[in-house]
Amino acid sequence: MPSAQPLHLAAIDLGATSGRVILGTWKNSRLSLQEVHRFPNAFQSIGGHDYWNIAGLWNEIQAGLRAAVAALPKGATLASVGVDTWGVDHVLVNDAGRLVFPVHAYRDARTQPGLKRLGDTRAALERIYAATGIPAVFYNASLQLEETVASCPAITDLATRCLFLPDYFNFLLSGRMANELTIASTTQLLDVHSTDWSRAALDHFRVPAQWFAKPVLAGTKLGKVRDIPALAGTQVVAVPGHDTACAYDAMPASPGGTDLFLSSGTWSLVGFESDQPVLGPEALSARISNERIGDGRYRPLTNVIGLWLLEGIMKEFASRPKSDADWTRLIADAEKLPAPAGLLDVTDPAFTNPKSMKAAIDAQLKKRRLAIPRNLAGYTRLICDSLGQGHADAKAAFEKMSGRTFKRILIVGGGSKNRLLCQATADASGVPVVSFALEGAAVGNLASQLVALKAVKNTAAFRALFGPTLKQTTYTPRR
Ligand code: LFR
Repeated sequence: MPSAQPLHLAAIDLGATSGRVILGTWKNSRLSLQEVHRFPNAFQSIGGHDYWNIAGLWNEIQAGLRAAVAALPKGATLASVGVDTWGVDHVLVNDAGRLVFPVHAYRDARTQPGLKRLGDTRAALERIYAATGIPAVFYNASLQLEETVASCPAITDLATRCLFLPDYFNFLLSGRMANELTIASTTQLLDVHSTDWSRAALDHFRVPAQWFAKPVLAGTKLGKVRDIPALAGTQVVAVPGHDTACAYDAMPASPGGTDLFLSSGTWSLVGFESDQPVLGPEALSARISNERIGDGRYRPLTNVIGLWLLEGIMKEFASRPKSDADWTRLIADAEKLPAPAGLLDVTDPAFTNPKSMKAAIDAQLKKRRLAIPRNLAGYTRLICDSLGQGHADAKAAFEKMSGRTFKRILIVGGGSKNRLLCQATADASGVPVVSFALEGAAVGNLASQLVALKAVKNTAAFRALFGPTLKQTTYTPRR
């Protein structure tokens, strides 16, 4: 439905290492984007545990929304706002919405004993996988909540609701508590065959079922923004609350299902869209997560450690890039180096949350008698080539299990701007990699709002309109 009147929307997109607020303007069936606010994010440690600064994030969200309003043309208003964040993390609140437990960050080591227990009990793990479609991963909300209840039994009296981070910010914005489906699907507590919670999983992890409401589908209008006068009248839309679900929605995929998706940021999320989940022992061994799309369908994916490796290494080199020009130089230097003799095993749990990423990488290289890179360019090359191989391995596993053949890999997110990573992925996987140099999550967030406001019919219609307007770069495999 082309409309002459522009529609202005705000996407709040929070990642574990940075957040942003993007103002989207929809006019004559075209979406233009303006980043109005960007800020770093990091968890903080105290007493051996890792926590998010939730009040700080809320301040940044409000600052970003004010910046979005300030960037509007004179007399224009913000029609709607949506929030997406990384998965699994949550707040426990009472009926009044007050926090009753500190908000842990998913890399906190507190889930390690539970992870080991689950991993060691094959029958239990198979049962949980059959029920939820989610493998045992250290960050699962299931393991986090299990640990919370075990370490602080009184919490079952204090808390009345569990809201995942997008749910909580939606509540702060609109006053309505709701659990949204895509973020619920990251928890290992949702029933893989329905759109409701899995009683078997909740019971297994001893998580109170009354903490959750039946998840709403993306596109649900939650109410108008309260308490921020500049946004009076702005609708809060429950977009796909999981950033990866948003990023996948933004992919200008060919309708035939022959594109593999890669959302590349702190994590590399490699997967595809499907009407059915991918289950069974082979899928469990390949650690396939059957997370959900906003409309309730599936996005089987595997989580490769991603640019967390590079972000970690950067902290240890004073020569790290500080500008776009520095980045270009670093990538060019890394490209000129000879291919590393051996690649990192990117599945090594030592990379999850090391004190020093360099020490963790060096230790693995030493153990495998591989040369240690001499400088930052060397590490950058090693990491990008290793991630490229990780992406290719995920593609091979998916093809084997789904019977599909993927002809291209579409890449969005921070890593889509990294030439070395895109080329390494093409070389290792043997198919072209198409990069859209796009903040995919923010775009998917905006797309869901456009559908909720009935400016666009559905995600497929959005992709058909938006895809052709994008600049794309194709990386052809060199071997
Ligand atoms: C990416 C992401 C991944 C999820 C990880 C932890 O930002 O949402 O999809 O597995 O963060 O929640």
